Amino acid sequence: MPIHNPDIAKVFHDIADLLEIANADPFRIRAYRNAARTVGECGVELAELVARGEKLPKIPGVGADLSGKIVEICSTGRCEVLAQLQREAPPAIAELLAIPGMGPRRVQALYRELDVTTPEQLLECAQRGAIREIRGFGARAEQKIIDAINRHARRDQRTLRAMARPYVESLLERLRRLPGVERTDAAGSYRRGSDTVGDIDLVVGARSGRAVCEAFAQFDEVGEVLARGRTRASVVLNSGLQVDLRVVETAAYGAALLYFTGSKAHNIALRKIAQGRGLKINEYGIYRDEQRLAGASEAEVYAVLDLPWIAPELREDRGEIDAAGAGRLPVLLERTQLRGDLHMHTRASDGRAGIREMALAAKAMGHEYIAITDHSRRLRVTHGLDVARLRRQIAEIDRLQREEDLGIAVLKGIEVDILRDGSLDLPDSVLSRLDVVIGAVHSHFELPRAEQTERLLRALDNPWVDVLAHPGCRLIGQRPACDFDFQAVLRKAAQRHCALEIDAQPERLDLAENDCRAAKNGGVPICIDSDAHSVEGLRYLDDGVIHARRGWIESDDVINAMPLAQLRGWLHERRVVL
Ligand code: DGT
Ligand code: CA
Ligand code: CA
Repeated sequence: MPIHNPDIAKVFHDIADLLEIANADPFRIRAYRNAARTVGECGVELAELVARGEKLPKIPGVGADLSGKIVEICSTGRCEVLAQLQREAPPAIAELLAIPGMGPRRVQALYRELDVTTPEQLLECAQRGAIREIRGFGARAEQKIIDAINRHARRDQRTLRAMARPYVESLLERLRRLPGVERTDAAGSYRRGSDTVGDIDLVVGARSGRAVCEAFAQFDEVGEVLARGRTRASVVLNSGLQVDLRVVETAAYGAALLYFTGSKAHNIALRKIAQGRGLKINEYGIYRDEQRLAGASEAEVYAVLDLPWIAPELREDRGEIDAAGAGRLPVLLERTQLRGDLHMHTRASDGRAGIREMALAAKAMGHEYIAITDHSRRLRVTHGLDVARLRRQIAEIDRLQREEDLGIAVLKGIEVDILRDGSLDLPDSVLSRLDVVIGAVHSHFELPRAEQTERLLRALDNPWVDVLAHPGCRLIGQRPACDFDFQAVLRKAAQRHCALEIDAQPERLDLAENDCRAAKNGGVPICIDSDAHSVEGLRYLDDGVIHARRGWIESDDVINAMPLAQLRGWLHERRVVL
């Protein structure tokens, strides 16, 4: 990461706070505080001087010792004194210090009075009302401390991308309305379409960075301001999500967007190519010596390296740069290329809407067809369909299609449970009457590898199974994928002309992205489904497309990118062949 003066100031500031908590010499504490102020106000970028090997200018209050620290911070990105203090500091200290009004003195009082050593103990004290008993603390302070410790507990947790989306969209919209803002986009893992994001990164092209950062820090959803300066701001939203904002001049917008989109591995690979040509690339542009060759748009920066623009979903250094150089980038699937959605639930099992409602909502989204695929009987908690109820649903769909002009084709389907031994929860006699059958595992996730593999292979041997739903059965952050021989399943799916699903539910996104690529390379078709349980849930198809793009998926790889007649042909043919 580039180091700017406010970063150096923040290190000095943090050192001073921790020294104060450690009861260090007040003169030493004051020296760091003074240095933090003067460095923050210093007109020249100190990191640039250090990078060029130049002597630092005389800064009031910064002697040889602190100059050495500035060089250390600029050249290594860290400061050993701070790291040491952090190792010795009381628990959850950073989060507590970030609470407005919680200076080091109050934090120190807290730990002294309560005699605690872990954040859990501190939380326990707060929850039983012990903090409001301490002089100078009240019920409000106690609640803020509870919030801060909860944030501390969440610090390593990642947020599902779909959950972050509303925040990103509303922040971008508000940034766009600020005076002087010319461009703004999300960057980081969010823009690359990762299943989860650690934090949100936003890039703005504007004339005055300071004004944008000020206004941003005052948005209502901002709970806490971690840093705010001339070119960047970091905040924590009330929801606990962290957001990093960078502001650059519009002439550097593309370079900044490229840099902060990452991934880091992609950036490093680009930098290597640049260096090989005697060029320098950073968040402001791509340069030959001091001359900026490009920076306004990403495409222009790539073009200087003789590369076409690379879609953010591919920027993981997984071969995309070689593919770009050879003119063999995939033409990634677009959301508009999907013609329908083959996996959704209604009130008949655990959905919240009826067939008609789902169909009309799907039509309003532009779908040409859907399939209704409720659960089968074994899944009692979902009120899964037995043979009789499924037959009634088949008749109901036939009636709807015959009597009402819905303007969208409704295929008859089922999400049939794959039982422990690989047999299916419903007999072939009823499956054969459906347009599309999705086989799914909902139990015995922890079978030994050999047994799990056998189970899936046997299920795929049933000719009526057109699609294998959420093959890994993972739930992101909750349950790892099942253990089975994925290559064996791929080979079987290829041989049986069975599609593998990308289930677009935010916590599933299953096939995982690397498995999508393996499926594509193995010639196994993909089916991208919302697995909606409500009208709103149909929207998750968008997330499925982004996920598929990260797996290098193109429209030809996807069965529900086919128009209905062609899809019907595919379904018919695979059953005839088998
Ligand atoms: P996340 O937040 O963990 O989901 O992942 P990212 O990729 O959003 O990572 P983040 O937020 O730390 O940084 C955003 C981007 O900034 C990252 O994708 C690439 C760029 N970046 C961050 N640190 C470095 C670095 O040390 N070197 C380079 N070249 N780029 C970096
Ligand atoms: Ca990020
Ligand atoms: Ca970030």
